[in-house]
Amino acid sequence: MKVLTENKSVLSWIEDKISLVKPDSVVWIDGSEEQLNDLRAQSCEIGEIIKLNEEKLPGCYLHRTAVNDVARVEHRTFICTPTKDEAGPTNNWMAPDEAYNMLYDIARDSYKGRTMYVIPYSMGPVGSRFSKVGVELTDSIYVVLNMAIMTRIGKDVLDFLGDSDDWVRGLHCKCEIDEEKRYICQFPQDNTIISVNSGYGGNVLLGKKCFALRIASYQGRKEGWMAEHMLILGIENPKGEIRYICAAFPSACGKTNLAMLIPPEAYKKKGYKVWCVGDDIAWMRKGEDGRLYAINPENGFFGVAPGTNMKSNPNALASTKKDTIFTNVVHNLDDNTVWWEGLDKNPPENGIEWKGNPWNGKQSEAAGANPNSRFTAPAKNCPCISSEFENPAGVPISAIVFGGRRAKLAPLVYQSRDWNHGVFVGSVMGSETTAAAIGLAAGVRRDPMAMLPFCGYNMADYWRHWLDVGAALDPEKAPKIFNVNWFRKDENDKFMWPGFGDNMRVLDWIIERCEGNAGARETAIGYIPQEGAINVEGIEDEVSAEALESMLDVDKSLWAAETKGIEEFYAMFGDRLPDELRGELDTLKKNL
Ligand code: OXD
Ligand code: MN
Repeated sequence: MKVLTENKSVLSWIEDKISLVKPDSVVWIDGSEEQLNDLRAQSCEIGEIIKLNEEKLPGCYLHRTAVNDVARVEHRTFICTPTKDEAGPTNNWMAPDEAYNMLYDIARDSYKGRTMYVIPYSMGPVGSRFSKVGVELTDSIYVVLNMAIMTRIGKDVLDFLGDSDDWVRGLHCKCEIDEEKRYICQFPQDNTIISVNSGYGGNVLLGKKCFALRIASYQGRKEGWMAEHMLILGIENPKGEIRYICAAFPSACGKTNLAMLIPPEAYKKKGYKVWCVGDDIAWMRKGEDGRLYAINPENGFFGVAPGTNMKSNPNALASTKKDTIFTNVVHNLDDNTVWWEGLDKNPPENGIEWKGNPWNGKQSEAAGANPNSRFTAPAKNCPCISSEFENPAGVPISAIVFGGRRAKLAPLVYQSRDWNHGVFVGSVMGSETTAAAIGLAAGVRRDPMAMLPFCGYNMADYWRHWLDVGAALDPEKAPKIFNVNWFRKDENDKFMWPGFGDNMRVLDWIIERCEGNAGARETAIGYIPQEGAINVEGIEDEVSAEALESMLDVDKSLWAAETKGIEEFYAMFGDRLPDELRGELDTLKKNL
């Protein structure tokens, strides 16, 4: 075993875990292409991944998970804080001792006959003041190969860590992929994550949701920064000035599409461009100039495949053309490529569906790709990746955007009156449930800041932290906070807004508001674009003036009902709910 560090806390923790899980051998991941190539070959040999057509999809592989293991499992995800109150009413909780005992019983001897891979990784560019180190132990080469795309891995990371104890411990054991013994446990006080009996990305790529959101949100509160479930994009205007926006949407609301948006023709002609900094997670902190700065701690995209196509997201599709791992999509045997629903109108006749059975896409009624099938693609493949992607100082944020799917309630866009009102808007976000997580009731659920499944501590304390971060920013320079709703429906149940690239029109208004240029009128819920303020050049046929007006309409009776729902939701948090948010709810009621 070639050990890559002398860090005592790292070495003793790994020793301890080796004696628990008893691997046959231990391999430290050094980050070299040579080692990764060996692992790819081994993984192909054991049938874990399939090498795809080298001409059409160079460096790409296909993987199928177990049929019972295709999504995050929120009902089996636990925040293990000393008291239940620290985890709060929106998290599953287990006492740390009880959780460790249970998990160690499951993990004990589970690496027998297997290899332990030690993955040192950095969330954020190695060496940035935003960045944090983790070490994941896994018995899955698939996990190693995915982590090599999604994070910065290898020896450099350990060199940067030096002898510090500030790193996140992560233990992943595939065990027997037993659903009944599947647990994803976070121990925020111990900087520790343990994930057992799964092989699905969101449960086992521990840098992503477990660390970069659950553990990091807790770290951020302690250390005065924020870990958010947000995309980051830059909008370049014809003068070459770039303004950055962070946006939070619940899973499967098109975050990746928005992050890689292609402006409509009318904008392109004028010279507008959109640059992607991140599609899922933002770490934010105050800069010396009093502004809020953000980095994307990830190094790749773990995107939902179905529905990704040349129209919805050509940039994401382009990102998957090399060095990508596909999970649970259709294998096209004719040319050894992949396919998924919504890619194009030409499904393979000679295919293998996601469960591994022969599949004829021209005849089959059943879907070939799992609805939550994924691509793991390097960020640098993305044609619109921002030149600031690796900037260790991050990018300055002009606007924060919240959104969800509310068919009737929320207008296309509105601006909060100030930071605290914006925190209120984020805290009461709601959306329909999605395929990205199982074990949930269908319907609308409240998903504050899109962090419901990802906040590593009591949500009320998390809102307190939001209010405190805002108070520390220069009020002139703090990001303005907005809410958007691309999913408003008309009386015939049809979406009213074209969405996709045309969302640029709304982002344009948002940026102009931040610059003090665009017109707005005040309503009970906040500022709405003035008539004519949303640019509909080129889509006048699709979006009439009346339709736009009705998309921006604030129906006071629906909103009055909404305040009752908010009241009920807030009641869960008792006295812990910050007074400022209660005050915002009172103001809304008064305004209505
Ligand atoms: C995801 C999610 O990003 O579920 O996969 O939010
Ligand atoms: Mn996400």
